Amino acid sequence: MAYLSIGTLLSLLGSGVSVPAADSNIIPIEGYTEFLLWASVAVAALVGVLVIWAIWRYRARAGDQEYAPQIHGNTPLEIGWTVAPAVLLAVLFGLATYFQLTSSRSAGAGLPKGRPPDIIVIAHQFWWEFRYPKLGIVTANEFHIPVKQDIVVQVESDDVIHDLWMPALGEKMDAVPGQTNYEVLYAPKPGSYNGACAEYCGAEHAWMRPYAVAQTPAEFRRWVRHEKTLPAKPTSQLAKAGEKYFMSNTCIDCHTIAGTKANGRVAPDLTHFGSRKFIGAGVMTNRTQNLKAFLKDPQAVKPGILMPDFHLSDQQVNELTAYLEGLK
Ligand code: HEC
Ligand SMILES: [Cu+2]
Repeated sequence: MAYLSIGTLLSLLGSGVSVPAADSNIIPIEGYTEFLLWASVAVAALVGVLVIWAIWRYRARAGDQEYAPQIHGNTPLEIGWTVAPAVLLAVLFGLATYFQLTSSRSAGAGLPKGRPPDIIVIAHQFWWEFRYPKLGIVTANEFHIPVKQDIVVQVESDDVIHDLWMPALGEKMDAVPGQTNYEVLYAPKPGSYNGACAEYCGAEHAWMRPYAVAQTPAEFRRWVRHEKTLPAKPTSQLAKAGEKYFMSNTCIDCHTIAGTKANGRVAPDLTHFGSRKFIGAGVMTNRTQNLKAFLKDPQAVKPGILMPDFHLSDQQVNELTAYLEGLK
C-alpha cells in the first residue's frame, strides 16, 4: 500500500479499532477509498487555509466604514463553483464505478455460472459454521482454502443478519436469514487471514471472528484428509471421564463430534476442535488454561454467549478439557 491506510490511521489515533489489512491487488476499491480520504483531507485543508486567510486579510481596521461594500452576483464565479464540483463528482463517480466493477469477483461479475459452492457459510449468533459440501467436511470459525483459486462461497444465516468480512480475501457479504448470497474468495498467497462479522448482530458481535488459513494445494489436501478422519479415541482416564460427561449431558444436543452420538447442529462442530487455533470465534487462543476458563464459565469469557453455564466442578472441567483437547 503506497499510502497510509485507514486501519493504520485509526490505530495511530488510538481508537483501539483494528481493521484487518486488505490486499490492494484483490480489492482495488480499498485504494480508491483511501484516495478519497486523502483527497477530502486536501480539500478540507485548502478550505481551512482560505477561511483563515480571508479572516485575516479582511479583518476590521481603524477608519473602516460601518458596512463593507455590498456585491450582488458574480456570473463567472457562480459558473465556476457549479462546474468544478460537478466535474469532480463526475470523475469520482467514474472511478468508483470502475473500481467497483474491477474489484468485484462475485455474483454478476465473475461468479462461475452454475458452479456449486465450495463452501457454505452459515452465520450464527456468535460463531461461523463452514460446510464443504463437495468434500463432506464441517468446521467452525476456522476454515482452510487452497491458494490462488476462486472459492465459491454461499452465505446464509441461521438467525439474524450477519456479514462475512474477510477483507484480504474478497468482498463483504451479508448473511441474511431466508436468503442465499454468493461471493468468491481468493487468497493470493499462503498464510492466515483474519475477518470479522460486519453487521451488528447482538451482544457478542465483536467476537464473531472468522479465521481463514490459505494453503498450497498439497497442504490443503492434507488438511482435508485430516478433517475427514475421526479423532482418536481418548486414552487417559481423565479424557475418558470427559468423554463420558460430554456424552451423557446436553452437550450432545448442541454440538456434533463425528463418530459419536453427539450430533447437535446449533453449536460449533467439535470433531477437530483440538486442532483449531481459537476458542469462541476468536475470543481466546485455544490453550489449556483458556479452555478451562471457558468451560468453567462461558458467560464470563464471552458475555451473552449462547452456551449455557453448566456450573462444572474443577474436576469436571479438567476432564472435559482433556477430552476436548484430544479431539485433533
Ligand atoms: C444450548 C446449546 C449448547 C450446549 C448444551 C452446549 N454448548 Fe458448547 N457451545 C454452544 C454455542 C452456541 C457455542 C458457540 C458460542 C460462541 O462462540 O459464540 C459453544 C461453544 C463451545 C465450545 C467452543 C467451540 C469453538 O470452536 O469455539 C466448546 C469447547 C464447547 N461449547 C463445549 C461444550 C461442552 C463441553 C458442553 C457440555 C458440557 C457444551 N458445550 C454444551 C452451545 C452449547
Ligand atoms: Cu454476526
